[in-house]
Amino acid sequence: MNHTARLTSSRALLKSKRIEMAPSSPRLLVAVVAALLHAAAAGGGNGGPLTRYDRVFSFGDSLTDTGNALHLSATAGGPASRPPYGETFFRRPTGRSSDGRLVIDFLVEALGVPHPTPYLAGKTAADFRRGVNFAFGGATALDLHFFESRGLMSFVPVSLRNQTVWFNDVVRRVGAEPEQRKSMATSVFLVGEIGVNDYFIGLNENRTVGEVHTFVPHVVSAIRSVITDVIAAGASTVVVPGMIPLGCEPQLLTLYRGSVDAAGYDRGSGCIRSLNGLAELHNRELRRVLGGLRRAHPGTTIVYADLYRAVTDIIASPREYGFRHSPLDACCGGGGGAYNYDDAAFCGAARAAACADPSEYVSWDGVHYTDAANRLIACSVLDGSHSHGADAMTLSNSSATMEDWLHRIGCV
Ligand SMILES: *[C@@H]1O[C@H](CO)[C@@H](O)[C@H](O)[C@H]1NC(C)=O
Ligand SMILES: *[C@@H]1O[C@H](CO)[C@@H](O)[C@H](O)[C@H]1NC(C)=O
Ligand SMILES: CC(=O)N[C@H]1CO[C@H](CO)[C@@H](O)[C@@H]1O
Repeated sequence: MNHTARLTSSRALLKSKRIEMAPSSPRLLVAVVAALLHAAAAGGGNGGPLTRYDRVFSFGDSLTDTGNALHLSATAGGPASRPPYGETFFRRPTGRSSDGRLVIDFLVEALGVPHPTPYLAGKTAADFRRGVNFAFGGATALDLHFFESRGLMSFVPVSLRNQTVWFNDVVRRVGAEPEQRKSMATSVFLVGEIGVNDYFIGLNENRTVGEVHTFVPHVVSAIRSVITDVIAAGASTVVVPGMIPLGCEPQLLTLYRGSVDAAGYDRGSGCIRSLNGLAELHNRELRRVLGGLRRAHPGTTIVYADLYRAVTDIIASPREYGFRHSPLDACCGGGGGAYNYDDAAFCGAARAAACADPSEYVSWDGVHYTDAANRLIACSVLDGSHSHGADAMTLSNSSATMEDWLHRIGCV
């Protein structure tokens, strides 16, 4: 069976399964898995690509933070430290901004590698040997001075530069240089999603979308620096998720309510066109930069993970994927009305409550996705049709391994 056919049928299966048995399907992982297969194959096939990767290092914001923000006093009491965060899967708040797992959790489940230690929770070299997550809720790609110079303030004192400092600290603890490089070469690096907070900081202070457009090259350049730093440290596989569809976020839809006219909304999805345009601009610039990096580093697999398409596909036909409620409504919050979102009654606050069944919603709290959506996002990039450049090529390398990994997280 050729690959496209196989993956297309997996995807059809996935959709129908999800309709019958609600919370049982996954889909962002595909590009990730493809990258791994590619690198495994490139590595000379020393048998069992499943064991080819030993660990994951990740950078990002609350879409990827699995506990770092709990460890800084400024952010420790944030929403994700309180119920009902975590209710669906971990059964307690873990610092993850979801009712359950994040995309990175599905990734490590699929690969069979350990859950990476949140950097600020680790103390010893042994804590870090299993992989490290540097992602921090509220983090920006850019440094504080970028915002200050524009009369803006960031939410938290953590940017990609801090995460790079943390990464260098971990690398130093791995051992001597040959050992460091060997360890990096058998690791998967997930760089992003990052940038949503940079844009939100501007939008939330009434800056025009046009002004926020001018942030894009700076944000993408900060992402590029992390990628070149990890490659310099020996990384051979880097997965770079793009920007999510900002115009479909309940929080932003609520912020812009009343200030966007009918023509400003996409007629089919109800998302705000100018904000999705901002996300698309980010993604175009990011893909352009990744193309340059691939040419400059031909020995490194650099995969673009298309979160934008993964999420807009779900929003275009939510029922096909098992989401019974409007995909533009938050499950948890105290907003009521359109989008069920209110800044003053954010999920986790006393006046907020979660919906009865988060698996029927795409958005958990108006900003972050549900466990059900994260699984689907993870799987969707796998079918290759949204992938760019190196991805499609890698899909044809080991369909058997791919199927194994897809099975592990319930994509097929
Ligand atoms: C991040 O880096 C900035 C600039 O060096 C520093 O002021 C800030 O304290 C760092 N944040 C953390 C949490 O270490
Ligand atoms: C943004 O503009 C709205 C409407 O003009 C106003 O109510 C709000 O206070 C402004 N917010 C900021 C942070 O300037
Ligand atoms: C059989 C097959 O498609 N092999 C491909 C595996 O991946 C490498 C690198 O991307 C390709 O060059 C091979 O053609």
